[in-house]
Amino acid sequence: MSMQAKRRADYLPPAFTISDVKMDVRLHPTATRITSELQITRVSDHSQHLELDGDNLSLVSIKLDGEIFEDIEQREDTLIVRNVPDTFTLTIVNDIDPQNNKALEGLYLSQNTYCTQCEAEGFRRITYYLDRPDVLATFEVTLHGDKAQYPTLLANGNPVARGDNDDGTHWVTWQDPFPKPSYLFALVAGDFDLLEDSYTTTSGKSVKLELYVDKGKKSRGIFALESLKRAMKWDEDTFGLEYDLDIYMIVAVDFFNMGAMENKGLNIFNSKFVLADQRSATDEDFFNVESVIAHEYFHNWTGNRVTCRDWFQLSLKEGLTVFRDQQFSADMTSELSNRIKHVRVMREHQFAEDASAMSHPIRPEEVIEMNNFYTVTVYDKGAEVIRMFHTLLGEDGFRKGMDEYFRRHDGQAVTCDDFVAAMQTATDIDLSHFAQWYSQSGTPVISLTTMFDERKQVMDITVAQHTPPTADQSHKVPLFIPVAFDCIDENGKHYTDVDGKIKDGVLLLDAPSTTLHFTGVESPLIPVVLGNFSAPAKVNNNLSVEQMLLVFRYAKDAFNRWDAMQSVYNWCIAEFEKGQGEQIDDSVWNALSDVINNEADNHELLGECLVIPTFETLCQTRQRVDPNSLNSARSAFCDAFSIKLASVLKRVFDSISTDSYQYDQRSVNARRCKNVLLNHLARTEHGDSLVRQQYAAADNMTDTLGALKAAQGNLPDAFEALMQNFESEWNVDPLVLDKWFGLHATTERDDILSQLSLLKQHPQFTINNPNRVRAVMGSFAFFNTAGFHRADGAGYKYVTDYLLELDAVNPQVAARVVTPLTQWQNYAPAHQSLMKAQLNRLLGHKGLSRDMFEKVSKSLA
Ligand code: 0A1
Ligand code: ZN
Repeated sequence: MSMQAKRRADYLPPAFTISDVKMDVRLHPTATRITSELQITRVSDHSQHLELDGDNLSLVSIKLDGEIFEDIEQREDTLIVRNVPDTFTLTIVNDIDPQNNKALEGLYLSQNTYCTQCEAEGFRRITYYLDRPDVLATFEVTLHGDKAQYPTLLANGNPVARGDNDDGTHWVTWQDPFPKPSYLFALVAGDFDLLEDSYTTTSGKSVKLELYVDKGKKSRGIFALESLKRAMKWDEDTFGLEYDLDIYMIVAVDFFNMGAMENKGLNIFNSKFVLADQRSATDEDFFNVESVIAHEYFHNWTGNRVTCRDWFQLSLKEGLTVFRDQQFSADMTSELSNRIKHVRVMREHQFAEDASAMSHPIRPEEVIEMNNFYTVTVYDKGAEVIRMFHTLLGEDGFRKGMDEYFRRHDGQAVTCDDFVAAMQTATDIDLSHFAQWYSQSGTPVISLTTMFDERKQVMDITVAQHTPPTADQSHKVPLFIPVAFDCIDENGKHYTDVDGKIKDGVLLLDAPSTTLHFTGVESPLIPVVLGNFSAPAKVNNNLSVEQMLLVFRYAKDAFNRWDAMQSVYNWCIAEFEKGQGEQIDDSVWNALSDVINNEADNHELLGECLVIPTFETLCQTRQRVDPNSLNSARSAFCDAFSIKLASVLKRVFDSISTDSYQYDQRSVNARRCKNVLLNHLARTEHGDSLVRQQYAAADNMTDTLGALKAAQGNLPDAFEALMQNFESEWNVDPLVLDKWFGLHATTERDDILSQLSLLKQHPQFTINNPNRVRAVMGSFAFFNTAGFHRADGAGYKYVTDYLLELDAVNPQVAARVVTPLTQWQNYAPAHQSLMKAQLNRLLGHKGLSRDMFEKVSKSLA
């Protein structure tokens, strides 16, 4: 297995291309036979042999233009076919073993369903191929399988023929007319319940919609199908993009490494992102289903019709598609809570990644295992970069740029530079400096310094940027940053600068620093920056807590108001860290009480504003964190908050009426606000009865889970009793039970490690299912601060022991769960050395996967 890194700079076009593929697949649990007939043409010089990718395949035979061909060499990951003509047909027969494929890449069989996952490099585990995204071919696929066990046989495109054989098997042939790279190949065989619908596009084309789910789960698929139709309509209205095949299929499977996959015409989904009903799914689950359904659908244009030239360009499709799904979700639900949700992801996870040894630009330069680069940087920071294009070009300009992108590149495999060039046609702003966002990693810090001259009534505000060096890049350049900029005085009057550097509320910062001048200023101004999170940056604003509260009161931008509250909490927690929590002035508590009172009817804003920043977010504004003292300070603040504000919290809690369950934005906001309030009230004398009442009365999973979360850590007896009740109700439904696994794994208690061992022995737990592993070990490593960061290092060791076992089964999932360990740089020296000791154990392990090797070795370099 090669541990060699590939570099973006070394890209070479393929020496051969494949125009058409005819595949015949005879399904068998341990010996599925693949016959693939490839039409191959040489596209570069004559001297080269054909080198096909292949991984874990048993070659049976190979023919060239119908004749047995023996001038071949099998190497570890490749098959070399020597001395081939310029155009020819290659027919390859090979066997694979889907049942023992626990890595869930390529073709695998789990729970009696065959399915595939080919992105990024999984097709080479099915047959020998030029498994790279810049080789585009049409596919015709015939599947054969037992008719009783696998009545449904699916592949990409349209079904064109089918038949039965005498031996109890049947077959179906599928044709996909759109040339595609191998990573978009898919097949499925199983026995499902089917939901059917149809959609007529604006131009009048009728599309069949099919959603395949586990038997008995049909009613839980309705919301996903409705979401799909909303996404289809939205893409037509917003970007003029219609669906292109006659049929669109979605299959929900229980064993899946990621969220979902956009295979042409045949999306495969983790059932977590399809199945949802009021009883089993929370409001957040409903939201996620709709956004993932939309994300995969939107890929049909941004990813499939226009695809990536090479994997370094992954953000070309992912950043753009995440931005599209965010815009869609904002339109379907609410702009503010969506924006806050995404900013939380950036601050909790992306900033941490950028500050770690895995730091990389949204277009990485160097990759050992591509699966490691499906990251928050490529996806979420990538989407932030697209959002900045949107800010710079405006709604209409962005649409024009997108139209130009499709006009130029439909049917092609292209680069991020091609995207920028298409966008450039729609604006006078020179985008070459802006394009540095593709090559520079790290989080820029925007610092503000102010100079006030009371006599002259003028104020200068200097806005400076600085990107600290990262593990992958020591030298940084100033970026082109759109900084949404507002300025207020203590009475809430808004000011803009005299030179007009701020245009339409945005300062385009393209230098290391710039100074803004303000006149007619009677008292010092308060800069309010990065409204709506206009750039993926940190801000150093040095505001006093009084000024933060003024920002909350007077800022026009709702995101800025929410953010000001986060800063207030951050400041308070810092006081508790210094042991001065008790001295926080009454004026601060009174101001917080006023906020709650004044916003009591604004459930959306209040719900968000009452969420105390997580431990992970707090880490991003601190260095060399002692996890246990920060965690305790946070918890002490939460206690003080709920006790001091108990009466107003309770009053607002009682004022929110929740009728019978509806999934609409008004009710979602009300439930969210109520559950956030319950979380605080759980720390008060009312806690036990409120939590038990809500659990007993709940007619939906949002309130059930809200009660459990409130009890967790605050009310051990209620928690124990309600968790037992929950388990007995949902024991038969592992997808729902994952919530229970996750709650147990994140509970801070002294015996958490033995609790984890019990969870791993639970009849519903299996190391083979990524959802279970994430619910138990992922939740613990990412979110159980006290347990994972135990001072004796036992939490780190526990996770490492498990990772050694998991890596042999599913390296991709293991390499995700190892992330918190690799981010040791953030913590105090004693923790650093305990974490590194475990990373060294992993690195020394014989047979470590390439996935783990890359992350662990980088983190120790
Ligand atoms: N392209 C999919 C995500 C995905 C990526 C890799 C996978 O396996 C390694 C699976 C899915 C998306 O963005 O939804
Ligand atoms: Zn995607």
